[in-house]
Amino acid sequence: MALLVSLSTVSCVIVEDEPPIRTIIVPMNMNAGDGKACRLYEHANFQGQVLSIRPGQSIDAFDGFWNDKVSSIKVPGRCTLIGAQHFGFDGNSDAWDTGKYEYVGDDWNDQMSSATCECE
Ligand SMILES: [Ca+2]
Repeated sequence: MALLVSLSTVSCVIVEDEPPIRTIIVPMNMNAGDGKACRLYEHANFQGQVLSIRPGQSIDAFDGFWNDKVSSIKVPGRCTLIGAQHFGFDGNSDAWDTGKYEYVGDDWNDQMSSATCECE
């Protein structure tokens, strides 16, 4: 307390006109799967909105926008996309291995309602 009192008697002006320096630490190779995802597109040829499904992520029911919308797919290396026609992986299902599918085909266009991105 004595210290605080003595300090308060000292004329001291702290000018804070410089913003604090922000240090952004970007871990390298900390998350090997970072940025890797199965990507589902609203339209053919990877056009329109994009739905990213992380490795290991499973979407039991696409939301209102995505239900029956998917028309093209990108599946990253060592991953497989499992898609199904209805919620809860019911109905017809299929697997897309690593690759780029500019069109899922007439049977699957605007049909998918649940999906999972399985990776090694
Ligand atoms: Ca579509």
